Amino acid sequence: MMKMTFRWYGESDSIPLQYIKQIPNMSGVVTAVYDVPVGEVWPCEKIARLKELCDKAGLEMEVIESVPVHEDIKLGKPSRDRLIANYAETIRNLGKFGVKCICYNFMPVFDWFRTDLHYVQANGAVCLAYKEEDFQKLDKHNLRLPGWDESYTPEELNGLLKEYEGVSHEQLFENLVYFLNGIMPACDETGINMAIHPDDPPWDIFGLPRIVTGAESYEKMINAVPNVHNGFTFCTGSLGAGRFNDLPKMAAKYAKRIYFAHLRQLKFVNETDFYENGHQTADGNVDIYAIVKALEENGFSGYVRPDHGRNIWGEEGKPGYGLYDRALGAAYLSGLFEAVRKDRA
Ligand code: DNO
Repeated sequence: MMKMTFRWYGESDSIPLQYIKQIPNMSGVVTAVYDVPVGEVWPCEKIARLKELCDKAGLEMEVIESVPVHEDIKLGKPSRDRLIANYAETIRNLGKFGVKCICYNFMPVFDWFRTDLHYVQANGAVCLAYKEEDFQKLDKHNLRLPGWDESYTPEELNGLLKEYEGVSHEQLFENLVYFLNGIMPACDETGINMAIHPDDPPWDIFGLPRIVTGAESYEKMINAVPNVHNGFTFCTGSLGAGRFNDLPKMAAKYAKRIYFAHLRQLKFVNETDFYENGHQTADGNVDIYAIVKALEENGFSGYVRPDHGRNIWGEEGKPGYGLYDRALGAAYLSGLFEAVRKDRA
């Protein structure tokens, strides 16, 4: 059976754990240690502190999002062996505190990308949006998005962009496989599943290669690293931005390998532009119902979380991560899972 979870940004999150606990059917939080530089080992004390807070609130801490992957690993630099050993050590430390699943991504330089973090809908709800025309106007050498976990100074950014010149899709993929092979022993020891987050949006941006974009990438990854601990975060908002992806079909095919599902809605306003909407199937182009059904009918037993919500009812939450709309999303998703499960019984 699936477990419903909720993303919580640690002690600096404006949403108290108690409020999260009050959402119906909530089993636990998805969180991370945010104050250890990328590439260094997460110390047990810091993990223990988070775990203690979750325990006190009656919430599980079985999913970590994310343990970020250092750029040197993605670039395949000589320092990667030390960094991969550190990552494996972090996995072992997390295993000591009951963590079962780690979400990560392998996007070069940038994490998810939207052109507008404060898109106002006709009904006053505020959400994230993507407009191709605005994207084309951006200066990649001078970018900062407040929604990311990590941001760079312009100097760091430009240095990195330079290093990626000439890194092909194939090379990046090989570096991903090298990384996975390096950490699989730690996963075997601890039982932790790695769940790669797709690239968002699922195509190359700013001339950087992106390699986790749809069904083909899933197939390629499983073939390259068959270990069961190598799995996926099925993010419908990311994969769904690529209109070439058939999400219910992917959900059905990879249900057992999907360890974590980020379920959210996108509403396209034309071929390329979209905004994020409430979770309901009727509110956009992602057939949330069909996806839940496909997962449930094909043996999915991972973690689910509502993803980016709108800011509604006057809430001024972190873009995409307010309380109210995500809570509505969680309740809707729990209802869908229950209905589909009971229909099948
Ligand atoms: C955005 C999130 C991503 C995600 C990472 C996973 O809201 O879905 O930032 O956490 O890409 O590594």
